[in-house]
Amino acid sequence: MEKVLEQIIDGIVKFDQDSIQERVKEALAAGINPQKILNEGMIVAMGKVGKLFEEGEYFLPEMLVAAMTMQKGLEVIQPLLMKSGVKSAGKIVLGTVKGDLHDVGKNLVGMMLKGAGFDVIDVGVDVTPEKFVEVLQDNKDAKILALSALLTTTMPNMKTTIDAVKRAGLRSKLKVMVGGAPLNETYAKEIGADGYAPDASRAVGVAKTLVG
Ligand code: B1M
Repeated sequence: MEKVLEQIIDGIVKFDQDSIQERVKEALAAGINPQKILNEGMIVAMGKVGKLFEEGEYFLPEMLVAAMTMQKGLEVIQPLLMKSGVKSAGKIVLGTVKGDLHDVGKNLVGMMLKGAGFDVIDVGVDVTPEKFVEVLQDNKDAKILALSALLTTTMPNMKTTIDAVKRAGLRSKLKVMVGGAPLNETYAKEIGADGYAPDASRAVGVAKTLVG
């Protein structure tokens, strides 16, 4: 692996917020494409952080600062990942479900969708089903509801949200797509979602298919 990618991984795992942007710029200057910096650098680093957490080496504050370091690095490649969208491909309401505070993946998904020309309304994290319904009622032209969850304990809140959207009479006009590390296609089908994407770049393809 390229040395600079190793430095990016190391920088995130060791929370080097001061030099992460410099390292990412170096990687770009070395001709490494932004998608590779993301997938083989930053996301690998977050995997390592998760493992250190499981092993009891890292605690919540460490996970948080690692996420902040990654976000700083992302700022550098964000404009390159977001290919200029020409016209709106449709409106998407996006959020992380109730009880869940993880937003790095959701932000990446939002960034890629915007780059593909979608008009993204990001409702944030820990979003209750009621809040999603309220935002959808204010945005009746939304074509997709996009839900993210990173915890096995919050995955069921995706179904609760879909059920609330149904009860509010909004489901028939909407497609629902879901994603997040603990999910898979089978689970997505079980809870009545129309689409599932394992990562941010594939989320764009799924969204395009869903809007037809
Ligand atoms: Co948390 N955390 N965390 N954490 N955290 C995980 C998810 C965990 C796997 C760590 C571990 O134990 N190995 C574990 C979950 C275990 C499980 O349920 N299976 C865990 C835990 C347990 C917890 C707490 C419960 C810890 C505690 O309190 N004891 C707690 C819960 C808080 C809460 O949410 N209520 C907690 C807290 C936190 C922090 C707040 C400290 C921080 C989040 C900060 C933030 O997001 N601003 C944090 C972090 C940083 C992590 C890890 C280390 C990294 C997450 C991340 O940013 N990944 C994570 C371990 C890991 O993921 N390896 C972990 C990088 C990101 C780019 O990937 O988010 O997977 P990801 O997104 C991907 C795909 O999943 C997909 O595309 C993205 C980009 O390709 N995707 C979608 C995501 N959403 C999508 C939506 C789509 C489509 C694709 O369509 C709509």
